[in-house]
Amino acid sequence: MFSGVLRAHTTASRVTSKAVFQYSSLNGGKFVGCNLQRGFHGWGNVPMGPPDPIFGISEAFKKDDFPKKINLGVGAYRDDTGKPYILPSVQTAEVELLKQDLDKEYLPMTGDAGFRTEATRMAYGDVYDSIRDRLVSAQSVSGTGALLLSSRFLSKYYPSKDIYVSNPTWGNHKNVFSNAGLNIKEYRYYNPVTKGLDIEAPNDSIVLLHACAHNPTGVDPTHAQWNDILRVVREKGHFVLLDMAYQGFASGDFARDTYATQLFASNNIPMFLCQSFAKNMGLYGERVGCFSALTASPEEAARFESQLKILVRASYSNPPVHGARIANFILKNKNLRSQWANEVKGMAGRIISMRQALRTILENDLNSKHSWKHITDQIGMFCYTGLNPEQVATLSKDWHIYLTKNGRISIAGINSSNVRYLAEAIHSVTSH
Ligand code: KET
Repeated sequence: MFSGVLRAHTTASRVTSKAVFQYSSLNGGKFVGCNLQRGFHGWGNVPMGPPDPIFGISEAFKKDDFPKKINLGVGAYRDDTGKPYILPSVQTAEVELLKQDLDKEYLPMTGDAGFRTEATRMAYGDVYDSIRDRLVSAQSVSGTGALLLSSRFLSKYYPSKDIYVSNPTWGNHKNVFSNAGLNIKEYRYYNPVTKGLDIEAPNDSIVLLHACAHNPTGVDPTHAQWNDILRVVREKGHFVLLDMAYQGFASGDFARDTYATQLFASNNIPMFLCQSFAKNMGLYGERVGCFSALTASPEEAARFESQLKILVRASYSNPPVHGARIANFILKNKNLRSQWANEVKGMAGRIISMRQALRTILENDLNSKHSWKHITDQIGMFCYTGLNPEQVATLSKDWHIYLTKNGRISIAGINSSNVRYLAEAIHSVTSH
């Protein structure tokens, strides 16, 4: 072991600090740590955190070098060769935007106004024109960022701090909401026996609902059930937080997937909406989303917006410019927009055909004694298989197939080359 001494000089405080760096003579002189010689004695109080239940799986998958490995963890679309898919409409928009030689100035705190208009118009559909003057919106750091703005705003200004989420729900909801100081409560949603919808009206407060393509169950309310939910929400005076991360993925049709949004907005239910363009435009890493709030009047909207700006400024100042420009370009251009709609239909269609293939192989070719009807009944990007944590562990250990512990599989990770292998693996772990 040998030590080197570094003198760091901070001009602001004119404090000179000394740090002793330690290198191991073993291990090729690799850096093993340093001793910061000030009042601070390191991060000994910081416990090791668990890996993220979804992104942690991608990390484990990457480390596995088995050729037939399959990642069914994260909800990210893959084409039939298992590759990430850059939508041709997105590519066209990027080429056109490049030609425009745009600058990289800061966006306003609420983001690109053209994008916000197009995004919210798409989400509220026919209702949009009647609410636009009291709708407040902010471009957000994708869907998660919209949820962050929602929960921080609610935490600051909503009388109750209890938020009711479906059991189960997307795992990160709880992280985002509790980080903002909200208390997580659950309402029943999914019946494990029938593998179907089981809505019991939540009792109070803020209610989180998935606008379409419920994650992780793939079980959406029917229109009649949405009407029931509206009745309960109205009777009990709930506040609705709608998460719409999968518009287009439920039915393959943007307009049809706005049923819930339009229903609540047209009935003047106090609501926030969180949109993501990660999945339907394949803009995962560009972080394109939109937060919107339905207020009671233009005057209320102005006050709301003033506080929203303050919240954004303190959080990340203003949102990134590139992805929103792509989305706006596609949404505004009639031809490109219809091309995009077809591309989304194509993605949704491939997912449906993979559901069918998986079920058929399990039931017909492998003669599984279980029913796999729910694979084709459920919609959206995921299937909530019903596999238990032990079976999930065997799938990853023995078969190199990665999925979340709750038995959710991302159907988008299945393709014609791996579906049989997957079916054989599922059959094997469910045969005993
Ligand atoms: N809401 C839901 C319901 C959701 O499934 C996701 C992402 C998001 C919001 C946020 O997406 P964003 O990329 O911030 O726009 N879900 C997938 C990825 C993830 O966990 O972050 C997933 O469930 O795999």
